Amino acid sequence: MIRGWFVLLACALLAACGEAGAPDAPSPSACTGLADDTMVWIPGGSFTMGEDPRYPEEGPPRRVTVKGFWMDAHEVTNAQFAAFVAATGYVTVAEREPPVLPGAPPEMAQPGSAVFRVPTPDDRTWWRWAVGAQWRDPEGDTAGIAGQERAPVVQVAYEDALAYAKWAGKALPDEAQWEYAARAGAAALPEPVDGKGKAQANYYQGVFPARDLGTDGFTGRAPVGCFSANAWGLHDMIGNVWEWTSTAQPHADDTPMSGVIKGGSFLCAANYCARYRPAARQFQERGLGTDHIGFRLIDTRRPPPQD
Ligand SMILES: [Ca+2]
Repeated sequence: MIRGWFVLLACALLAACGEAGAPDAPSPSACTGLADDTMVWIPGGSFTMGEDPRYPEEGPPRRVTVKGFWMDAHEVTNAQFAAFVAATGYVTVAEREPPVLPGAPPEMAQPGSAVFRVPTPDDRTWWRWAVGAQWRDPEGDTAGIAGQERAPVVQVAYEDALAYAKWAGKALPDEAQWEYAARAGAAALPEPVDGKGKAQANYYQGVFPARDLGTDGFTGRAPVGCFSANAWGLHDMIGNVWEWTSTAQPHADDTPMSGVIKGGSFLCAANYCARYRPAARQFQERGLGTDHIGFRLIDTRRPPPQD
């Protein structure tokens, strides 16, 4: 347990591929994001999960069959999460008093969460514990989320996502469902660009971690739906923010249970963490959110479309 909090910070910091360029400039994009909260039907089928693994944890490739299900067309937004909190009074993990950890830095005794920062010559760490960081203030700098109603909610731990899902009457996808939906029947590309080299997702351009050039229009989180949907109508499956799945990643020792997150984020760069592919996966301590992990939900009980 004591070790857990140090491990979890390291997990968020190392595992979440979050070692990359930060939002260091206002977004030049005028995109305001999708206003509707639709779900799209994902037809069942078979696919090769972990196909063409670039990192060892993605393989080995194996054939998997997935039943049809409905999936959120975009990541859960700040506006959606705010509605949940208003209706239930839910308090997220980042807002609660953290466990007492002998020997931990004093700031970790206060509610907060992990926030990325651009390393400097004097401080090479890429992540810090930001007192007060939570979904209403993802960077813990009191900037808040005003005007970001359609941006994906972040600083949500796994149990926060589960609580939202229960309220919404939906569920988190497991890793196979998520990966199948992200592929939409297509082969994975080595980088999320079209045939002309134009970015098709919010990820990191430039040499990480020196500077995110933001040539895709964003140097931080983007409002949902600012990039084209995949063939099944899903936006931002790649990039923007990592997404929680229900798939667990047990550890052999006593470190806390991790969950599998998918899709990469705005912090994933070609020169460092090319995990902006459907097969890519990371292990994330379930008790800790960060400013680049969100989620979307599925509905397996709703009947398929009748057309
Ligand atoms: Ca970007």
